[in-house]
Amino acid sequence: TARAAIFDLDGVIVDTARYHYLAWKRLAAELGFDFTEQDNERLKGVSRMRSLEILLEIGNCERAFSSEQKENLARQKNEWYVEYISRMTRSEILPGAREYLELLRECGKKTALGSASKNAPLILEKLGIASLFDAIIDGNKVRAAKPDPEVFLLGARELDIAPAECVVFEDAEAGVEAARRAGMRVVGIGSPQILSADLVVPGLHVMVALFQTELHSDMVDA
Ligand code: G16
Ligand code: MG
Repeated sequence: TARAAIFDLDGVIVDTARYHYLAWKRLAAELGFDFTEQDNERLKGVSRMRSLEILLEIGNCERAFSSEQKENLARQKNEWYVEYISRMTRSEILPGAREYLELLRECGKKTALGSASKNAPLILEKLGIASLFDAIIDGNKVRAAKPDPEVFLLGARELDIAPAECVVFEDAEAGVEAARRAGMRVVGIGSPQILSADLVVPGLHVMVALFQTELHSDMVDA
């Protein structure tokens, strides 16, 4: 039986990818090249510094900066990003996310956040849902990025629940792989063409709709 559910943040609970995109695009513009929404797909679920490396590759200038300069570029991007997410409101929580967290807690499941973002606490506060998580594992606590299983294993440990009794909700293939490597079952959020999860749904609102059906029990209770 799954006794705990661990949630990725960006793409599962909230669409912060939009704000990451705006901030990276602004940085690219300052450096003199364009950064498209399609390019942004490559940054989903990826850490801040790795994202910068990919961005500089896209602009063909990965060799132009020292590591100190790269730290500064990442800091600048983050300042803009924090500016955007500071204006976020509760209305930006994705459909079904709050309801699903509440349903799981009502039936005695533990909940955790498993995100690569160092800004996760600020985002949860803006959305007003920090209290719906029993544990918060974010980019400040994790050393190895997804697909390394560290983030989800830390979540299980903090909840004091065995990995085999955890189910993960993830929108990025690297996160799906991380969950598998942690020995957890995985529900993908997005398209079955892209995600190799045990079950793929378009969003948590579908998990709310499936609640108490056999499909939901097989995935979450079995
Ligand atoms: C999120 C985003 C990534 C972002 C990463 C680090 O991951 O999907 O695009 O680069 O966090 O964010 P920050 O710069 O705020 O530390 P997740 O794991 O929540 O999908
Ligand atoms: Mg994600």
